[in-house]
Amino acid sequence: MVESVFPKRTSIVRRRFVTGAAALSCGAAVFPALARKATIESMVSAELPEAASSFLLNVEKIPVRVGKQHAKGVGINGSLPAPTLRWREGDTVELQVRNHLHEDTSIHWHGIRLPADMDGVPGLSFAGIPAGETFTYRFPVRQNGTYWYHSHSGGQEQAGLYGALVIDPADKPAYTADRDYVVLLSDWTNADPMDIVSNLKFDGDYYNFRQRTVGTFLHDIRKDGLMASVRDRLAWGGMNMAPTDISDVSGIIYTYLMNGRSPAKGWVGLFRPGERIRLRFINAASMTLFDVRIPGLTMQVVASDGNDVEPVPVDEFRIAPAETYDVIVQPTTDEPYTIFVQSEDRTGYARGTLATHDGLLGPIPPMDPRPLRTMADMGMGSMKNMSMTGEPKSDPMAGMDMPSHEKTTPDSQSVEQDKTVHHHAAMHDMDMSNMAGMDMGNMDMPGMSMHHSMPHEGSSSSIKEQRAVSGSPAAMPETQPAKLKTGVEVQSLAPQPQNRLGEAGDGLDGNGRRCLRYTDLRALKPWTDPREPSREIVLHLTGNMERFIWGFNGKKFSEAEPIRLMLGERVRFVLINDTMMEHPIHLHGLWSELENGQGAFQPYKHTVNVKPGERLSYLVSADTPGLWAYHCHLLYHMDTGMFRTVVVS
Ligand SMILES: [Cu+2]
Repeated sequence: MVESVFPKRTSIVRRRFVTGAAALSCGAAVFPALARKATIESMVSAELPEAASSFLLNVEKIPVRVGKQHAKGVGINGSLPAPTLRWREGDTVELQVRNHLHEDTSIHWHGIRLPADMDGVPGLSFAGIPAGETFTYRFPVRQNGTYWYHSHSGGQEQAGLYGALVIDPADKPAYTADRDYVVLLSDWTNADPMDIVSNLKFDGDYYNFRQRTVGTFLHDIRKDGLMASVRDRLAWGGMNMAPTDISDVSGIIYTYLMNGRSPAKGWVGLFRPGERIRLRFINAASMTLFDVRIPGLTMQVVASDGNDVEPVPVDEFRIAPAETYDVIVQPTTDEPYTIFVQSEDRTGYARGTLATHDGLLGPIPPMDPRPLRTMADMGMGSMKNMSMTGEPKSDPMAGMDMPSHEKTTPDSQSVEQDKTVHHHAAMHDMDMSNMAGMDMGNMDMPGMSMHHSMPHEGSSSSIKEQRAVSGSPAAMPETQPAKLKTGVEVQSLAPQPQNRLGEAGDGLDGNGRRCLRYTDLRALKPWTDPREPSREIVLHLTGNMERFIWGFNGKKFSEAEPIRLMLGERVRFVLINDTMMEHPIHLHGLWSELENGQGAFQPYKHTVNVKPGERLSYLVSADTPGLWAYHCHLLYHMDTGMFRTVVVS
């Protein structure tokens, strides 16, 4: 394996190291499809196309040039990323997908609620599209908003087979804007996705150079003959040898793209001062969480995963792979504004500019310090939020200056009101689900008794309220992870998983900006299924970083039974993240109603990002029969086991 791996890696590292600092200022990374269009045209290319109901999509190999490197990607109709599709709610769409590759392909319509056989997951909802053949997707469009589509076959998603999907509402849109742009974010690599998996299996920190010692780093460089570039690389990356566990795959091999454009130039969206601009952010990256901000502008978050929410003014938000957020901005001056999108691990960024005319580029701010994982990320509770006696503070954000988050008050009030109930509920919950898997050795925390170690800190959402209400035997968890123990597939268990919905995420909280939190998301319309859930399905997100094995409840997909739901039933999924990484969990075909404390106005999502050491829950109405995929949307986590089948029958 090493033999086959290292030659490839040499070229990867060479490209990145050679272009590292330079590419950011002068290298070109233009995809042919976009390059064919002149500059001004490429600027309008992220504007929405005409809505249509019939499409012919040719999946094909596409030459790609990033810097001086030529590579092959997978795109559609000569375009990589694949073209933006615009549909109308109420239409029946028909999409003929013709496979010009020498391997199977597939298109999954991400977040779209449709018959299971149209969902596009090979081996689950259909057979896949063999080389040379055409498959016709046909289904009614019953929703509106910002979504996307991508391949569910092998590494094709990493290789470029993803595109934006915008659906016009049947009624008047909740929010109007003068301009409407898609901002599709992705992570490009010239490496073969299958090689990335084997490299990660070989060494979980393979792409995490900043975790290596100076010695091994230099050894690698010497081996690769890249001494000349070491200094540049060190300067650019601000080499820091402290341990870090942020991303599995990093800017070492990724170039971060905005609408297919590298940071060298970035994408440009035109505007006139005073206009309202809607930006539809889609994270189509395979492995990268992004932090998005536009220095000088406040963003009003108006939709999440395609669903309208009450406007939330923010300076910054984190977007996990597969999530979408719509924001509205209104620049009043004619200066250029940079859309600055850092990877969570701060090893690179994508960027674009909102400008009044072609050729204007906004300034690039310095990258923020890279986040460091904390006790909370290890599921050890949050020390900063615990008093000496171990009593929880009611509001995890207390003491932080977050002027725009008016909803902090109602949240913390509800915690106060329900404190007794919470405590009881938390203990009940611990008894039922967490005790079995707890490593008591980890509980040796001075000043904290077992009693105070319950996962109640910051539990401002309705989880506990709901559980108190539904705490009858009938509502006992049914899918319990039977005695989870640490081992090969479970490197660690979170002794104190906690509600972290009121946190923006590692590296964001306390950075001086108003950062979006899940608790801020409040749907414009109340939920359509007010029933209480009849049972809970508890899933631990587990893994072993060293071996790059990921799973639910300590099991890989290949070892696990499907999750069975009865058609029409309403259930609560409880997710407990025992790992030190975020996992954006995506349920196909059904909505996930995030229990974020907004009651009947909880937001509908298709992808829920679970922070390290976090426990969260969402409700699911099993209203569409069939086999549905359920998985982490980090491509290589899904690939190595964090995947389940959900059967609705
Ligand atoms: Cu994951």
